Amino acid sequence: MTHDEIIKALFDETLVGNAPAVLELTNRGIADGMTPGAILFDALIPALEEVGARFERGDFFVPEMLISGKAMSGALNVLRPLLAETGAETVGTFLMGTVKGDVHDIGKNLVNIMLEGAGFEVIDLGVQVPPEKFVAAIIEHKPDIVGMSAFLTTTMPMFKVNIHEITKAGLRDQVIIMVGGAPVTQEYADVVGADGFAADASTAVRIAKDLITKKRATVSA
Ligand code: B1M
Repeated sequence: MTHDEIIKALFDETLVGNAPAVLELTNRGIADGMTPGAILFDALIPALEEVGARFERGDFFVPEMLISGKAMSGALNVLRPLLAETGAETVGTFLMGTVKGDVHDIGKNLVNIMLEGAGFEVIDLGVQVPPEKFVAAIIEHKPDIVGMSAFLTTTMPMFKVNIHEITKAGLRDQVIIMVGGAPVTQEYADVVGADGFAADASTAVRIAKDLITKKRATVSA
């Protein structure tokens, strides 16, 4: 198979949620010298975008979204060690979670992988994280950054609730807060009082590094 054929097959098999084929094609592509980035950005992510578009049109239902998501997660497990460079110096601690009421985690996991690759220590609280769990984890781990993901317009308001609870616990000045997820915008991040927003995983890494550098410069000034 040529690389173009592998990309096309990966897209098609992710779309129909054929996890064994997606795994096999991912391994084959890597063994054949394809970059993890090409597999991710040219096949897997576009396939999930198409799944979302079909769901919106009523051509796909929740089970189809679920099996496509599982197929993508299997491939991400293969790509994880390749995307995360080893030996990078720790640049900071990043506490991450998908907000209460929301079970989407593929995008969050991808951000985690890229952060780890850039040298962050990532503490992942998982999905459906309630405000009190964010607060308890900040006290326990003392992270530099708290990251919150929301993938539904109905769960985005949890950012504000979480930030309110963090502020009420007297911890707001101690942490940088970043938000993200498919429906989130910079404007929304500003409205809820977050310090940073990113639309994708690589931008999230850049913004996280910038925010830490700025905070450390302010503290030492
Ligand atoms: Co759902 N879902 N889903 N879903 N799902 C979406 C999000 C949706 C857009 C589909 C659609 O209608 N087009 C839609 C939301 C509409 C809206 O609110 N505006 C939707 C819906 C409606 C639902 C349900 C309500 C369906 C139902 O039950 N009727 C339900 C909700 C369940 C719940 O959470 N309570 C539901 C369920 C599910 C599944 C469980 C079946 C499955 C999730 C599997 C899983 O995650 N383990 C699923 C899936 C797979 C999707 C789609 C198809 C794919 C999501 C994905 O993984 N994308 C999605 C459609 C779509 O997004 N086009 C959809 C790939 C991923 C790499 O991208 O998640 O955007 P993304 O992550 C990016 C950025 O957002 C950013 O970086 C990531 C990597 O580049 N980012 C950050 C993420 N977090 C960040 C944090 C940061 C910074 C950047 O800083 C902290």
